This record gives sequence, C-alpha cells and structure tokens, in this order.
Amino acid sequence: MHELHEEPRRAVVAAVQLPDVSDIDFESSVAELRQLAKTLGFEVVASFTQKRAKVSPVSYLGAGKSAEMRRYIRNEAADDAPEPADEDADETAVEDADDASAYPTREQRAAAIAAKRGAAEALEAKTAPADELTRRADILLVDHEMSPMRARNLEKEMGVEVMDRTMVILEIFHRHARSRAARAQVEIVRLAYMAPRLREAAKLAGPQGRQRSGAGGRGAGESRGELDRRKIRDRIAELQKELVVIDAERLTQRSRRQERSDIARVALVGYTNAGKSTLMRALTGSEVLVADKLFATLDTTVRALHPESVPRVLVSDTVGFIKNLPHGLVASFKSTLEEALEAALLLHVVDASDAGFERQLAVTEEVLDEIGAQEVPRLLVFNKIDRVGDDAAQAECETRLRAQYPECLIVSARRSEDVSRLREAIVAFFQKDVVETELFLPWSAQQLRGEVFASCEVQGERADADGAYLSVRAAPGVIDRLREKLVAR
Ligand SMILES: Nc1nc2c(ncn2[C@@H]2O[C@H](COP(=O)(O)OP(=O)(O)O)[C@@H](O)[C@H]2O)c(=O)[nH]1
Ligand SMILES: [Mg+2]
Repeated sequence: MHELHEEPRRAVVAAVQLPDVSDIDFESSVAELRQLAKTLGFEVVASFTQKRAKVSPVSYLGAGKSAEMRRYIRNEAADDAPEPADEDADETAVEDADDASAYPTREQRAAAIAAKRGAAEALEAKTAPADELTRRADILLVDHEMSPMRARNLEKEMGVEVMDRTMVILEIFHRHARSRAARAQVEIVRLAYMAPRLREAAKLAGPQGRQRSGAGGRGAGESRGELDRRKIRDRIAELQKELVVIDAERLTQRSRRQERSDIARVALVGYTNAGKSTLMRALTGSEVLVADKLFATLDTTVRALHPESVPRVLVSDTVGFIKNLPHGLVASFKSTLEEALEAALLLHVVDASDAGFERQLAVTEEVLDEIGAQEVPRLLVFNKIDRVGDDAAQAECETRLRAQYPECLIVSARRSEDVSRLREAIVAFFQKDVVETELFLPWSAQQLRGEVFASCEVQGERADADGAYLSVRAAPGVIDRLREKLVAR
C-alpha cells in the first residue's frame, strides 16, 4: 500500500548576493525561497549563501563554497587538503537548518530505508552509490534563474537534482492552478521554460541520444531531444488553441460561479509568509485532521471551518503573492489566483510585522482588482501582531492600523482568542443575510433530512401525519435549493 506519510524531500538552498543587491533584499529573497520550498513540502535543511562580484558561467558558488556544499550534501568529511581559496568571495556563510537534531535521524532514516527494502534490496543498496542513502539532501534550490547549462553542471557536481527559483515558483503555480484556463496558461510557461533544458539534457547524452527512427514519426537521425522539443512545440500550440476556446466560455463560467455563491466559501489571499496556512490550520483545526487517512486524500487547500458553523464555511488557501516574482510569471500568477473569484469572502492576510507591509497590501489590492475580484467582499486581517515588538509597541501599532484601516482585524495566529475572533467575524459575515423559515419535509422525503441539518441551523421541529415541520435558519440561496429539491423529488 502506498505510504501516507512520506518523508518530506530535504532541500538545500544556495544563494549568491551580487553587489547591486542590498543585505535586506538579499535576506528577504532567501527567506522567501525557503518559504516557497516549504510550500512545496520540502524540508529546508541548510542554506549556503555567499557574496560574489558576479556569477561566473562555470559555477554558481565559488570553488571553496561549492566544495563545502557538496560535502554537506554528500555527507562527507572535509578532505585533509586545504580548500582552494575563493578569489572573489569576501564573505561566506553556512546556516544550518533550524533543526540541528536532524542529523542523527538521517542515519536512522538510511537504516530504516535499508531495513524496509528487504534482504535482497538491502544488498543492492550497499553496492549502490553511497550518497543515495546517506546524503543529507535530495534537492538543491538556487535563488537565481539558472541557464540550462549551468543547472546541468551544478547537478553533475552536486549529485542531486537542481531547481532554480523560477522552477520552484512554476511548480507552486502548477499545483494551485484550478480552472482549465489557469492550468493551460501555467503549462505553457512551464513547457517553454523546460524546452531549452531538455536540449541541454540531450546534448549531454551525446551521440547515444541520437537514434534511428522506426515506423514512428521521428525523422531519420532526429535526436530524442529534438523529438521532445517538437512535442513541446505541438503541445504549446494545442494549449494556446484551448485557451482561445476557454476564453469564449468565460461568460458562462461567471454565471455558473454566481449560481454557486450560496456555498459559503472563504479564500485566504496575501503574500507568502503572511501566515495564511497557519491561520487556515488554526481556523479549521486541520492539524488534527491531517492524521486522518480520509482527510489526507482530500484537497489539502480546502477545509471546513472548525468547530463547524451554520452555514458550513469552507476555507481555502490560495497561491501566495511573491515578492521576487520573475517577470515572465506575472500572467501565470494572476490566472492561478483566479480561484479567489470563487469565494464569497476574501480574507486578505497581511504580515503586520513586515517592514514592507504597506506596499504589499497595496499590490495585493491592485492585483485583486485586476483579476476582477472587486465585487468579492474583503476582510483585511493584520497578522503576526505578536511579532511587532513589546506590549507597548503592539498597542501603538494597533492604534495606527485601526486609524488607517478602520474595518480591519488585528490578530496573531498564535493566540487562540484571536483566532476565535476571526472565526466569529467570518461566521457573522455569512449569517448576516440568514433568514428564518419553516421547511416541510413529508415522511416520504426523509432522505433529505441529513442535508437540511447539514446546511441549516435547525431551531425546532414538530410533526403531524404528513411529515415534519422544521424551523430553520439559513441563507436564502440554501433554502431555495432545498425547496427545489423537495419539489423535484
Ligand atoms: N510570530 C508569529 N509567527 C507567525 C504567525 N503566523 C504565522 N507565523 C509564522 O510565519 C511563517 C509563515 O507562515 P505560513 O502560514 O507558512 O505563511 P503563508 O506563506 O502565508 O502560508 C511560519 O513560520 C509561521 O509559523 C503569527 O501570528 N505570529
Ligand atoms: Mg502557505
């Protein structure tokens, strides 16, 4: 059976600070990449950062730093020979993972893997390259966009897969793309991005990569790389055609969306690291539910408010805004964010402890307007108030925020009373247009009873020979839908 709790992939982050990048910008970029890695489910075990005058075409980090990182990844002891000095490196730093106790567990993990594989495979594991089992990381994340050639070289040098910043972001968009349009758009960008990388892979494979064609479509002497590239071109053309069709269908989608607006849905929007996922967990109690096998198979980004409310409210986590978003990805980001349009309420989460929060807030509002979310009501939530400073600083910050954004909520995801307050605000929003009425449920329609109780607050019940009369409170849309079902039965 497939294991439910797979070990997260361990990632090492590498970043070079060029002279035109300030310390603050550099640190925020690296922190953001680590956060993006977490979003993808990676466990970041170490970061290697270095100041350099430029990134040479030969290697990303300087020779000494590269060797250090390689030893770290492969879990090798330092050579006796002294490291070659980095001529152009005036500062180096290795930050170990937040969790230093990770080391012994690596060995335990290796042992566990070997044990699990059974006798025959354990023997094979012993003869397999040692780094497979003992290395400390499975993937290297580079905080720069890398040329295909450089990425291949780095992969060879480090012996692990390399993903650059753009690839990490594309992967996140890919996971968040819901609508057909968003999927097609993100896939086009991904394919275009991957095409030159495949060419590099084919070059590396050398003449073996060039095969004679059989009866298939591949021309004589057409290499695997060329074939893949042609396939990519065809696929991109196909997706572009699809996008045109989807565009034509947009209007229909809009009205369908309105039909569904009786479903109480909240979407969390805001920058990466604002605390969206933390708030989502706190609001939905999904930390408890993750362990539940049934829940693990469901979409991890949509959960019900917990404890349950009437009406039942679904909370979803959208793709986060990214401070250092590569230019070519802006359109993909927007189309991926369009899932926010399906919500009846947007929780705009802002990290109040981030020095640049005002600009982030403005950019988020602007982009939401651009994607057509003006009509979706928004609740502005300042988070991480606990991180602003001491009590006095927090109080001062709150006063300032309230003066400037009178409608806002100010919380810390770490305080349960704040989370309750937020939860109440959400429930109040959905209850504000709730109506009280009586639903008649004939004895022959008792199969709908469960649905009535799930979607309405049932305040009383009486019965006669024909059926049950339920006094209920619910949104008008919910009641209309139930009545339609009762009639259509
Ligand atoms: N001090 C403090 N840290 C928080 C708070 N909310 C979230 N965090 C931390 O901020 C980081 C980013 O949170 P996360 O929920 O992953 O942000 P997301 O990218 O918006 O989903 C994590 O390390 C959280 O533990 C808060 O209210 N106070
Ligand atoms: Mg998140």
